[in-house]
Amino acid sequence: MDSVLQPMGEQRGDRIRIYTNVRLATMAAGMLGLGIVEDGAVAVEHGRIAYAGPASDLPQALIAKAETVDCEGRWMTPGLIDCHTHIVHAGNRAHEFELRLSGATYEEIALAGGGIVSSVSSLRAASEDALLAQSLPRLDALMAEGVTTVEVKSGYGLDVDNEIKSLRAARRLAETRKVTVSTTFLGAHALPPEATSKSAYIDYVIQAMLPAIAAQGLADAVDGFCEGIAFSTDEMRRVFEAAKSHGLPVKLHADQLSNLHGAALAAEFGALSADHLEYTDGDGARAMAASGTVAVVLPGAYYFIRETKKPPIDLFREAGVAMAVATDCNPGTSPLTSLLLTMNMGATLFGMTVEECLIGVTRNAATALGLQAETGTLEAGKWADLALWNIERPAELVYRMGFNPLHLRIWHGL
Ligand code: DI6
Ligand code: FE
Repeated sequence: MDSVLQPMGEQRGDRIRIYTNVRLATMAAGMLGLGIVEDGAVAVEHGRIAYAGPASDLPQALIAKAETVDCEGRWMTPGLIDCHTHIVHAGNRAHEFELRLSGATYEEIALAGGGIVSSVSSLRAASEDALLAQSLPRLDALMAEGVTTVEVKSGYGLDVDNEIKSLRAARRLAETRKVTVSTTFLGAHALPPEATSKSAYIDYVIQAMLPAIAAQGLADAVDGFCEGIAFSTDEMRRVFEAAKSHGLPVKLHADQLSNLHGAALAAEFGALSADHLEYTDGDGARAMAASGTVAVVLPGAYYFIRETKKPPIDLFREAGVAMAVATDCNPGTSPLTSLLLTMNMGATLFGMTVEECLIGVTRNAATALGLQAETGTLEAGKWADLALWNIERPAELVYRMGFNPLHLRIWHGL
């Protein structure tokens, strides 16, 4: 980053800051495409957007008490949102990567006691401070590319104390950095080694873990892994009913490796999102459209486990399902901490358009977290979560691989 915009320091008190000489991709739902405003201005007051639109319509009352920042013709987008991550984890699984390179599949490794369960051992052995320290570099990598909101799942603790430790570490990420963290309780991620049966473990998730986590306000949503190697739709239904009784919205890892009709189950519960979705069918897509459930596609996992079945992007388009794109950053199937590269994969591997990718890491990603009133577009009233880019056209954000054109990142006006 060059220093042009740095000396301004943090915005204080009643001062209004206006970003001028800027091209906006507002991502606003009411506008066509990316909601482009060529000669734009954005006014920020008390950490929120007071105005975003054509510079010519900027209210005089705002100009009078404002300091201005010349963006020198750069592009501004909303701060990016990574709406599906497991960045709070301990250790890594590079060894399993080597095994897979010699022919083992993800499912075979999981069934042989590796996979998620090996990350559970590492996480249980780590203190909350160590977990926080190990997770911060992953958060920093995301933030370096303009991410201002990140979802973080538990799911490597799999007992009351360790799930609480994970979610606390996730909350502490937000106290440590200028970023919004949305936490998700993923107790139904895998069967821990000490569990006697899946149904007994689901009882424990519902009766012991969820009440403790809900009581401490540690989770903003509840998720599960609905898959042959994880939990059935009937088991997930029980978890979702319990989540509802605690007033928590739900999400689901659905139809990743096979079609268990997880997307339809998520839709039935009005889930914020159903994620992965490689094996989702037309009925699942239509159910999601009817319930307003966002389809979160995760091309990093598809790429890393060399899946060949792509999520049915055409069915989502036809049915009118909102799509988001996320890293799924996790040690087993997507050790990926670049949302820019993820967009490139969404386009290259899944055939998503530039617009779908960019809206998928902003407006629709906010909706997948239930945060659409707070962030995800450049619109008055939302948090001033902004990213300023050294690019000539928005497509560059999707086109490049391994290059970061971020000039400035602003979270809540700071
Ligand atoms: N699906 C995934 O891709 C990750 N979790 C899930 O439910 C994988 C997590 C891991 O292998 O550690
Ligand atoms: Fe995941």
